[in-house]
Amino acid sequence: MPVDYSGTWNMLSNDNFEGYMVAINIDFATRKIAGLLKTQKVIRQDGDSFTMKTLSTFRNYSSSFKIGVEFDEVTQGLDNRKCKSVVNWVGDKMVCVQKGEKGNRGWTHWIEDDQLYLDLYCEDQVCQQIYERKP
Ligand code: YOG
Repeated sequence: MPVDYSGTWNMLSNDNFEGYMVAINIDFATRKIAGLLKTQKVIRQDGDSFTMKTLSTFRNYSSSFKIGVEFDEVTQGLDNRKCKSVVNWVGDKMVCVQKGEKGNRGWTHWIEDDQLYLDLYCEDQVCQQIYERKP
């Protein structure tokens, strides 16, 4: 039985976000703003169906998917690319592959000590974010 990711999570740390943003070609000015943000993840998990909202004072991003079912993702408000994305369980980790113009793109979520981890990767860059449950 997979873990439950549902909840509201507040960002604690954001390592190499800059490298990830450069890899997906975010311009300098936008990176300077985005680098200051403390984002919040709001996750709704209903069996193998998910909605993940990434919220900030600057922009929001939302995606909905079912485990194992490929979906068309447009990274609207981020780098605005089209991807064929699919999320799978690898044990209790959620592993997303975002197939598109950018190589080796995707993300992995897992929970450790009641903290939510996210590795965002693109090409040779990995950004690691850690979230705590909203008190
Ligand atoms: O999340 O795939 O949790 O959908 C990555 C931001 C900054 C906009 C967001 C707004 C990449 C300007 C998570 C930040 C930086 C900079 C809040 C994407 C891009 C542009 C939206 C993601 C998954 C996994 C769920």
